[in-house]
Amino acid sequence: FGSLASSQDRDKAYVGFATLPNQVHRKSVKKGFDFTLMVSGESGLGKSTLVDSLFLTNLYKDRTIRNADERITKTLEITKHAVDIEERGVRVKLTIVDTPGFGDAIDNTDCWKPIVNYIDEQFEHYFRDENGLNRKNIQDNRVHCLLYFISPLGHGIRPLDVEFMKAVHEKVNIVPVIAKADTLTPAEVAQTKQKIRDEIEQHDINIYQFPDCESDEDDDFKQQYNQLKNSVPFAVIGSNTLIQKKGKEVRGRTYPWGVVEVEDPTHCEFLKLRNMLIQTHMQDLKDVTQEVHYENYRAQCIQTMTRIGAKDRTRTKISRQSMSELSLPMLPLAETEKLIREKDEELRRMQEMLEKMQQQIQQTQGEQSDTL
Ligand SMILES: Nc1nc2c(ncn2[C@@H]2O[C@H](COP(=O)(O)OP(=O)(O)OP(=O)(O)O)[C@@H](O)[C@H]2O)c(=O)[nH]1
Ligand SMILES: [Mg+2]
Repeated sequence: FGSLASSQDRDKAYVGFATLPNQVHRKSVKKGFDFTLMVSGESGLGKSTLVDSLFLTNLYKDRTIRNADERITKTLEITKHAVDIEERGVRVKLTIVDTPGFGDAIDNTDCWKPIVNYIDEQFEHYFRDENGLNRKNIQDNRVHCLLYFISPLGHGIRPLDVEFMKAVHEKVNIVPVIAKADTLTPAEVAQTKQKIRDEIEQHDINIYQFPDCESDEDDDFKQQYNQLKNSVPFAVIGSNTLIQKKGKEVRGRTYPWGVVEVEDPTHCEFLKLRNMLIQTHMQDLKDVTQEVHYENYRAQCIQTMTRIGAKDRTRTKISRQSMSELSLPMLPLAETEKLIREKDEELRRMQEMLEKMQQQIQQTQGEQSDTL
């Protein structure tokens, strides 16, 4: 878990977003933000490169050869990077989770499972911490946003995209992006966007919904906001090559016919995405994670715990039947027994938690009735 400090070039003029309200809560201003962003999608779509461009760091510099035309190696395992950034005086402790791209094996069954497990594990950790002794200082490692990369070359989304997004859409805020937008003309970008939006709807995939704009905002703001909303999926370009432009270094890609600049809003929507993530919608992404996705997880956990607790209050000796209830496939006996032991242990911990929670509830109820 390497730590890289990068301070945002705050002299840079952000395009068109000066009027958006500062959604940052006061408490968060004081404490600073914890924010975790995950990138995933098919292999080779430029995830690692975009992450690198987004936070103005060269996370992969050890692995790249400068000026040797952008060599970033394939990501082989889930990697976390910590970056401290500062936006308008607000400290953000950003964690970026880069994942290996999937889809380039012969058999792609379950190739994205480790990513789903990662998201679940973060919930589990949080749930444990929340019910443990150190409740005041919980480190929030839950994934607040998932940038999902869609190929610019396919016609819309592919079956694997559908499969993956459906597996995570109830666990995390999905923000889809069209990768490598420099391979598309503006008309093609518009077409591809529409196609992707239609297919996401057809397949009932719940992507992150931008909250509605307050009705008392002025028209200019509303227009900008709707434009932002309608830009999903953002068409992005990444690069980790710095190009000299009028004495300044900019991130871009040099082609025989010209230069594509990552931060030029006429070339792609990189800045829109960046502003949305770290300025305007960070708090909402966190709120939805807490209030929708985490609450879902928590409710499910408690339900399982109560059901099992009700079945056998004296001792939770798990049987093959309750294993199948936990939707575990039938496995060879030795493996099943190992799993049973593990699950048994997990259930024991869960039950402990449940008891603690019940005690807490009784305690607070007692306190409340005392004060009445
Ligand atoms: N044309 C174009 N090429 C890009 C862009 N972003 C990255 N690339 C190139 O695409 C290749 C793959 O980039 P990576 O960032 O390694 O892709 P990845 O999605 O992290 O790949 P995995 O780690 O295998 O999942 C590299 O050669 C990049 O230089 C882009 O926006 N446009
Ligand atoms: Mg990668």
